[in-house]
Amino acid sequence: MQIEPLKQKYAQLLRDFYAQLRAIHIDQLERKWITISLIVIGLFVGIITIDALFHGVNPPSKVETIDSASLHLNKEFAEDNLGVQVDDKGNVTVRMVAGRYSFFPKHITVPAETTLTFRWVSMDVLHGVHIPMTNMSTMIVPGYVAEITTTFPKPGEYPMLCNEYCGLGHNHMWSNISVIAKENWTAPAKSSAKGGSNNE
Ligand SMILES: [Cu+2]
Repeated sequence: MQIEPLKQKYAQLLRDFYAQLRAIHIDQLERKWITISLIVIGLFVGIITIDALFHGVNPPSKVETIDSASLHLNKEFAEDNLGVQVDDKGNVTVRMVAGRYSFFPKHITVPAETTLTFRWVSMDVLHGVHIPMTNMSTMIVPGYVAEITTTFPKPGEYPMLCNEYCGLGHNHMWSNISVIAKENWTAPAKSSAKGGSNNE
């Protein structure tokens, strides 16, 4: 394929476009606002890029896949490995499964003012999880692990709601979290099952 003529053609198109753009009359004030809007857009794109590259703010799943049809055979999300766990380094991880029409386990107790890593999977269809008054809101897409890190600033009872329509019982799909003061919380007994997905 001839590259040179194509290059010339597109360069010409670009020049024409630019010339046409220059020919349009734009009011001074309008020009000012266009510039401001472009700066604001640039700022937003910059913030998103910096957050993604340096602060690890990514879509929740981080594209970690899992077989939703065999969660019971999966070590990490087997029934007896769900709920709150503390590893040797003191990191608190909460593993939960969403299914029509509940979150499992139905109730958990976590400490306040502690960094918690929630790992969610769906056993059937698309679900969502939303905890009002916190930053927790994510989709739980079947086939993917949704991971969210959050901290509850103060003790209390927090509802946990499904916010993606998942079927007729969707409005009954909720659970709750008891957040208790850090000093009153004791880590649950360790399970023998190991964390980490099957793909690692
Ligand atoms: Cu739902």
